[in-house]
Amino acid sequence: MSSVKTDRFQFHDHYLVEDLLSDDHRMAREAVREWVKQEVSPIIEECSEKAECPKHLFKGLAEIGAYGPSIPVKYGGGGMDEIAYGVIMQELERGDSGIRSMASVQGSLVMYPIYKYASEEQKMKYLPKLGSGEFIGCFGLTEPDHGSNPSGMVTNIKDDGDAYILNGAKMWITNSPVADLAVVWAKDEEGKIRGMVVEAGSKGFTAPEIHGKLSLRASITGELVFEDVRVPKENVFPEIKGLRGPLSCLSKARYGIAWGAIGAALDCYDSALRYSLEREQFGRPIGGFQLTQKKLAEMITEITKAQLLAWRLGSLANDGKATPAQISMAKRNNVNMALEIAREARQIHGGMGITNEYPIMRHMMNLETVLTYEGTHDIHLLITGMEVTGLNAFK
Ligand code: TGC
Ligand code: FAD
Repeated sequence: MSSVKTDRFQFHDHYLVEDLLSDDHRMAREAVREWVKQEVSPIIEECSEKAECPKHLFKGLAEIGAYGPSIPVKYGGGGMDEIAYGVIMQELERGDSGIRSMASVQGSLVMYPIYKYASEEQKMKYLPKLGSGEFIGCFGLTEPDHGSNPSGMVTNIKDDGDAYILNGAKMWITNSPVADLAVVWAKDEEGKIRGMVVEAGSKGFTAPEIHGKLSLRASITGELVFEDVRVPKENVFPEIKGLRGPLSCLSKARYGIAWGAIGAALDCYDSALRYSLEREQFGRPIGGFQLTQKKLAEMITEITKAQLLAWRLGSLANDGKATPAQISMAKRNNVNMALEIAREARQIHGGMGITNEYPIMRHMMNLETVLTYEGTHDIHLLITGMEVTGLNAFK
């Protein structure tokens, strides 16, 4: 860093990663950063403390283009590239991982599968309203007994003339209690995984909220329960069959998380740096002690490595070359990096670090979820292990 910056929203850019961004990327990043500063930061500690989802922000997220930034404009997205999508997620997660979750689910896990797999008619029915925040969506893959192993799912559909009958349950579903529609993955009578849009209000469909989360508290999470729900045949994605369908959506969302985690790490780092320059012990700023400098130097080194990993992944994604294994490596590394930085930042803040006067504990608690959802830390390790050895640890 060329100079000491103490504004919490100052962008720390040790390796001039900024120079790798286009004007459009910078504009998108600036707009989202400003929105987070105005709309998220003033309320987020209280939302998190009270476990209240700031639902009014769903519309604002649409206005800043946070839903499907790389989906074409015609289909409700932002028409930008994958790096723009990344920097937007980074700035949202600088505010809070739960706010980034609100956007990543809507864009990557609801709009993307509809854009990629639904009929043209269904696309035009749902996507513009999802892009504008008029509809909120959720994504149901995980089940009570099938988390890391979604291929074992038991939720199923049976043919009944002009509709399918859907039965089963999904667990840990972000936004489900407030969603107007759910993209649901279920097995057909041949045992093939199929994707479909299930509208809220369908008879037999409920979405109870899950309470007691000590992490991602500003994000609302629930179940999806289906008891003989009639799903019109046109709502079932016609072509895509098998786990490849939902996993392709996860690739999109995991990519966004790889960028998002950098935002949480930067917020912790910025706070720790500022505190280390302001807080005095033994007659001088604690930032002057070698052990504090070691912490800060290692933090900015890890952030810089994560930024470069994300940027390279974004370039590969723009060229259509990013592989699932590359995405796994970046998601795993960057989320773990952010969690480690939150822990180091907490130490630099001493006792103050455990209070809600600083964002550290909230980020740290949030990142425990981020380390687990979209594939756990260990699942991503095994995906990398499979890529490098050619041996599948799951089978
Ligand atoms: P496997 O046999 O390896 O693969 C089945 C088919 O899928 C293909 N594939 C992918 N395609 C696209 N993108 C990817 N990332 C893909 N990974 C695999 C694969 O080529 C194969 O295709 P085909 O055509 O040959 O059939 O499947 P497996 O059953 O052995 O599972 C592998 C494993 C364990 C890696 C996978 O199940 C997995 O990733 N598990 C983790 C589950 C997970 O991530 N769940 C996330 C739920 S959603 C969520 O957490 C949202 S949080 C939202 C928020 O708030 O932000
Ligand atoms: P399990 O799969 O039971 O794993 C438990 C432990 O066992 C983990 O440490 C795991 O790494 C380990 N393990 C499992 N298999 C192996 C193996 N083969 N080798 C080594 N170790 C293994 N899902 C959705 O579908 N949609 C959502 O919107 C969504 N939002 C979420 C929001 C929150 C707040 C949370 C907490 C979760 C959300 N999830 C969602 C679910 C999330 O994706 C799962 O929690 C995650 O995939 C892990 O599944 P599990 O919790 O059942 O853990």
